[in-house]
Amino acid sequence: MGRDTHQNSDVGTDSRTIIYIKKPTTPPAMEYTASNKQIVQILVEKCHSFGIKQVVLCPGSRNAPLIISFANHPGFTCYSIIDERSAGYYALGLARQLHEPVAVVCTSGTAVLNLAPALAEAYYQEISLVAITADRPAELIGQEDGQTIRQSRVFQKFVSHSIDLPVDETEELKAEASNYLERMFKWHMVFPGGPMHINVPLREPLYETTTCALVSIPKSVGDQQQKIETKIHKQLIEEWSQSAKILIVCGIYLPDEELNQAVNQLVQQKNIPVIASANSNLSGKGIIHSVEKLLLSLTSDDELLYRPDLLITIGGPVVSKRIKEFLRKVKPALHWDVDLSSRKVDTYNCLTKQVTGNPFFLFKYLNKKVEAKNETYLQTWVKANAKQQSLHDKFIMTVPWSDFMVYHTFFAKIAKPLNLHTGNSSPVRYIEFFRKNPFINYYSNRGTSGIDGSSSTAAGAALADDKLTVLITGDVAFIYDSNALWFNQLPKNLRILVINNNGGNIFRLIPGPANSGHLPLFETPHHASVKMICKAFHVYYLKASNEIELNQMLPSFLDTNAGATVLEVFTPAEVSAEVYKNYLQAH
Ligand SMILES: Cc1ncc(C[n+]2csc(CCOP(=O)(O)OP(=O)(O)O)c2C)c(N)n1
Repeated sequence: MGRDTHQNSDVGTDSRTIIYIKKPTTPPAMEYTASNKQIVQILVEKCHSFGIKQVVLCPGSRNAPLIISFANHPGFTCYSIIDERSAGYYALGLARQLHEPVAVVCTSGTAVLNLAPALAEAYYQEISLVAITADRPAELIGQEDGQTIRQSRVFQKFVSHSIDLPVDETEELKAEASNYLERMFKWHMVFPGGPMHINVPLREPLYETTTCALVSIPKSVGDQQQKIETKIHKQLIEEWSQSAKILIVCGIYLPDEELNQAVNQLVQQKNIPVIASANSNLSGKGIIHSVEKLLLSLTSDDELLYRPDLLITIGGPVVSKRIKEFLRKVKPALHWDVDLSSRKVDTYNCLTKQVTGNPFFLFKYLNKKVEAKNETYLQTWVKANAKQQSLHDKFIMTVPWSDFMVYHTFFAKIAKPLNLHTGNSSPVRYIEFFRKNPFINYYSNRGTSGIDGSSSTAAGAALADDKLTVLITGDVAFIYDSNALWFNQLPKNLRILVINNNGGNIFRLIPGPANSGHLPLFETPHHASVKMICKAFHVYYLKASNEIELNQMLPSFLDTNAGATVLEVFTPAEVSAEVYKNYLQAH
């Protein structure tokens, strides 16, 4: 127990500057030293005018013209991250936290493929991540030249736009590249969200520079405020009037106070029940968070009572498996999915209307125009929720030391605003059991639910916000993405709480693995040391093995004056799984 300090433990503070972070200067200088490649100059200027301000740079030679130009341009803050997979997730964390596009730049070859996980996550979370990859000129591809693979449109299925810039610098090609970039970025200003891939073939020499005039002025990226067409409104009002029982379900949503108010108004004034996962960042009286346990307690007779006539969904994926099963089974007569993107998502197999636009505007409109519903349906949900809450409170009195207890102890200590990231897969489920803490903004990588980038994403997000950024993750996910700590300016406000139950405890929580005869192949118990990983990267390390120690360690861990810190909490795997199952069955 206790804080392990290491030599050079000041890493993670701003005191060492080995690899720089360059802040934009205002007002910008009128000239800067750029690569002499004109296509690169055009690209950098277009990125600037598109509103990209943060760029994650991965090392390499083929991308030297890009590194030099972005690093010297006064409009960009650059971060140097070596591992491309981690770099992609850092960029994603930054973009999500800042609500603005962020670029990640890497060299050619397998470096490019390492950006794929973050791009896939960004695609399903609709985050503006711009992958800029250096490439060999076409004549060298497939000719056994070094570090060369087929990069053109390699991410086609996970990006909204793929573009190959020309290698030659004729006036015609430059104009074409400029126009294409302009059109692509403009499209993203109207329909924000979703990644892009810009592949940049470059010929040697790669390090020559020139003085360039600064020409671009940053525009602001789409304000995500598309109005929902009035024509659709009329139909919606009719369907609303016809439906006695209306239910709103919200999946992952970034914190949005305006939306939160509009949703609360629908609950309070229109008697509409709202189910919102913790990651929806919605809260208020009558909003239901812990739906998994509530739905488990329903009998088949109850199901009719809870079945909505009209289901309205907003946000990304929901965590609760039971809500998906329930809604697929009871099939609401009408289902509107309201989303900024025009991507069709029919999670519950009952979609009747896809509404493209900002849900806030729809809810604001409904709050003004529609009549309130009878209170009975809202009360059915609210009462069931209250019953589950009191069972939760009773259950806590009996819980032994386990993963569950770590969450309970942690939440009880939070009395200041913080950003909470949760890893996959059990942390993201546990937080659903607890009341929404008003001080906390919740985030997680539920676009594709990978365990490969939670720490890097949280670290990237921490760079973008002064608030404490806490990641709660399992030991497997932490070790998987341990290169997240491989950054000399690890943000001071980053805290990682690793629940070490010696393997993937999720595989003890879900039905199947335990009876397969091969539990170790799923759970993967291991001998890796979280403490030694922290030592290798010069990151503060704390540990706790029981409730008393955890209570002692949390104040240091949450101390805003400390540097980046990892708190490893050891829990028993079997007991944790038992507690989880007992919790869901206690009703
Ligand atoms: C990249 C990737 N590989 C594999 C998985 C499958 N998977 C989901 S959770 C998990 C184990 C996570 O274990 P840990 O981080 O220790 O968390 P715990 O289950 O103990 O809470 C695995 C391997 C995944 N989601 N993503």
